[in-house]
Amino acid sequence: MNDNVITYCGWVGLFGEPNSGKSTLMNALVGQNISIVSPKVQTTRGRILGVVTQEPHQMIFLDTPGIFKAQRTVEKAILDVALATFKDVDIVVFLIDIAKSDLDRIVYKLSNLKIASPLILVLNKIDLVPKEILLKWASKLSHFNAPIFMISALKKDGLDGLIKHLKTLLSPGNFVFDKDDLTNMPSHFLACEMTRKQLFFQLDHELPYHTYVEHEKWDEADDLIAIHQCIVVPKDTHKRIVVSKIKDIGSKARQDMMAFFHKKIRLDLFVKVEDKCLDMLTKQIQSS
Ligand SMILES: Nc1nc2c(ncn2[C@@H]2O[C@H](COP(=O)(O)OP(=O)(O)O)[C@@H](O)[C@H]2O)c(=O)[nH]1
Ligand SMILES: [Mg+2]
Repeated sequence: MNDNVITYCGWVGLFGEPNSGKSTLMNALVGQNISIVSPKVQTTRGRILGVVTQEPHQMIFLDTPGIFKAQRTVEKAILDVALATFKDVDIVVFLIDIAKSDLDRIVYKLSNLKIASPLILVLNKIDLVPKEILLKWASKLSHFNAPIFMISALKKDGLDGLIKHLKTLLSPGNFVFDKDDLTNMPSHFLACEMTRKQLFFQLDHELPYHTYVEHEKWDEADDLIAIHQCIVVPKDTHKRIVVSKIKDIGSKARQDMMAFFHKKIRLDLFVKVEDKCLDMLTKQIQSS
């Protein structure tokens, strides 16, 4: 870019309850499926970075795990990631699933969050509710003195207005990322996330929450990437369940990888039992 042009840059945190649509919004804004989305809660574990550059503006989004009442150690680690991110961002975007959330609970949560940065409230999933409900939410949240945007992240409706407003809040400063960068997450991490997404879609109940995906090998040739990954589970019984679904998990993850990396993919998945699986998972989340 021309050296004389003033550029604007800022860090934007996406917060909200699990399933409010944070990862869907992040992917819609960035234009790539960087953060995994599933109908199950707590799909997002660490914080995921996505960059939107529309010169002279650069917005760096941090998608966080949802804010919820943590009961187990792993959940506490996930929650800590979300709460720690508050301190690292210039703008706080708080998403609300207006189709499912309880209005009083959201008001209570927002009143208790200690936020120093400018706050933006985003009512998401407007494709699912009638206008009267939207207006009820907007009026109940008006005392927070924060701008309120009504969007559908899934249908990409209302995103332009949100971006336009975010740009007005950015400070003059150099771009942190190259203007073509969409993320700084390493390719092998994103590939593991694509496999993990399939665990959420293909496995029932609690099992996806107790597993993680480990990167093992990445061989890249001209038009082919050969990837080895290991799905780590805490018990033998879990291994049997995962192995029975491994074909579907692998073929769906492979499709996502081909679409993302624009190359042919050979994906070899292994399943390993590790009785310290939950401790390892907690550590992995803490270091994200
Ligand atoms: N109908 C509808 N569904 C949405 C919208 N945004 C997200 N979802 C769905 O809500 C679920 C949770 O989304 P996700 O982005 O993973 O939520 P997160 O936990 O806040 O990151 C997924 O099934 C999404 O497809 C929306 O605007 N409309
Ligand atoms: Mg998410």
